Amino acid sequence: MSLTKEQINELAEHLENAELQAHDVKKITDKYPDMTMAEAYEVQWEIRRRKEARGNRIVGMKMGLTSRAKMEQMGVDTPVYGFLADYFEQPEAGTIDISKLIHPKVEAEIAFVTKAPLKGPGCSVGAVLAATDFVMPAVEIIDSRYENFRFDLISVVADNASSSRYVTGSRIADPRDVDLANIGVVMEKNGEVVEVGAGAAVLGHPATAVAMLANMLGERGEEIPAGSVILSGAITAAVLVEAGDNVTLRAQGLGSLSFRFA
Ligand code: OOG
Ligand code: MG
Repeated sequence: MSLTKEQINELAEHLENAELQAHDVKKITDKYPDMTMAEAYEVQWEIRRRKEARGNRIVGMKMGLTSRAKMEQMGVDTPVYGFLADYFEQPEAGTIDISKLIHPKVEAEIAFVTKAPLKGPGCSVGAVLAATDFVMPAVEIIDSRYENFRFDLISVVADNASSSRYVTGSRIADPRDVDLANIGVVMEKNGEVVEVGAGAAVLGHPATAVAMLANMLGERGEEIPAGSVILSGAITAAVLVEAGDNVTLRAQGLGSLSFRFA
C-alpha cells in the first residue's frame, strides 16, 4: 500500500461528498497514478463505513462490468463490485429526483435476493441458485462521480462502481423456474426500444456474476449475507437519461417495471 490511511479517508470523503452533493470530480488516478486496486477497494469500504456510521443500512451488493456491452462501452475489462445502501432503492412506478444526480444512465439487470449466506472462495453457480430466494428484473441507475463518465478501473472501484439508485420489478420468480441465460430483456425510453439483450450477456449466466462476487468478497473474509439484494450487472449498455424521461424494462417471464425521472 502506498497510500496512507489518511489519504484513503480523504479520498472516501471527497468521492462521497461528490455523490451527496451531486457534483462531478476529476478521476482520482489523475492525482494518485500509482494507486492499486486494493487501495481503490479500501476507499470504497471507507465510503460504506461512513454511510453506516450515519445510519444508512447496506441492503446488498452489485456487480458491474460483467457484460461485453458494458466493458466495451466503458473501455475496461474486469468485473468490479460495489455496495447498495438503503436509499439507493427507488419504488417501481415512482419518480426519481434527477436534481440529486449528476449524469445518470440506466441499465437492464437481473436482481437476486438471497435466503442463505454465500461465501467464497469456491462459490459456484449451483451454490448461488440454491441460496437464492427469488430473482426480479431490475434497472440500475448508475451515476459516475467522474467528469463525463470517464474513468479507469481503479477510479471506478473507489467510486463504489458508479452505484446510485435502482428499481426492481414486483414480479418475483424462483431461479429454478426461469432460464436466466436465455431470458430476453427489452429496455424502453419514452416508449422507444433503446436496448435489448439476453441474460447470457452477463458472463454466460447472471448467477455466475453473483458467484464471482462471493469469491471476490471471500478474499477479504467477507460474505454475502442472507436477505441481500444483488444486482448481477448490466446485460445491455447504459443509456443516458434526463428529466421527463420514462423508462420501462420488460423481462421475459418476469413482467415489466416502469419509472420516470423529474
Ligand atoms: C460502472 C458500473 C457498471 C454494470 O452493471 O456494468 C455497472 C460504470 O459503468 O459506470 O453497474
Ligand atoms: Mg450495473
